[in-house]
Amino acid sequence: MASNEFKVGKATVRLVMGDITEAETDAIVNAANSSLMGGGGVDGAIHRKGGPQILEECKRIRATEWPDGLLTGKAVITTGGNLKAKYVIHTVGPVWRGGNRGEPELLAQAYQKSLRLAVSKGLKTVAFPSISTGAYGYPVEEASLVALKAVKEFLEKEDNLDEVVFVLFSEHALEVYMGKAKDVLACHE
Ligand code: AR6
Repeated sequence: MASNEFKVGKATVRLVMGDITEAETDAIVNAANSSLMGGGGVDGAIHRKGGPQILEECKRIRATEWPDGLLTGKAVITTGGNLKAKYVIHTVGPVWRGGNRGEPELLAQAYQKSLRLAVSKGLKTVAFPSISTGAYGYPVEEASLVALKAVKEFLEKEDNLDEVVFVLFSEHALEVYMGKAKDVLACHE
């Protein structure tokens, strides 16, 4: 097993540096905002590369399921449009307000609801960006710990997924995630 891979239950968790819009997993997760109408960062990149079909489906979701916007910690799924991934799972991470406003719980929920949705669609592989650590200001040291623990907890209970990939956008983010993954995900027997 490569040094950037960790076995959790039946699944592999892999950490790589890259652009998530290039991921070849069944689904990629979008760090969206509650409007679901696009934005900067990962969200902007996904809509640009995936094309207008994604926004059309987001508009339908807003008009039906989430008229007031998608709540923080929830997730919805659309086509991947022109992306290699067949689906995009849109979730909304918390805005960092110092850490005592339920941010860790909401961030964990964003990861777990996304994975739950993937499983409910029969998907096997999912890629995540580092949710909330860009425009939403969540410190990567803290967000990485929450993200890895949330994924681990999910995979320990659920054996229908093959692979979860964290696609980190900088060497620094990859280093931080790798450091935490060695503590959180590695076997200590
Ligand atoms: N691939 C992988 N990671 C990326 C990419 C990419 N192509 N682009 C940026 N990142 P952000 P948030 C990293 O701001 O903090 C948007 O405007 C980035 O370096 O995308 O959850 C939405 O519409 C950072 O580490 O998401 C919302 O309004 C991480 O992805 C708001 O930003 C997340 O940064 C959401 O903020």
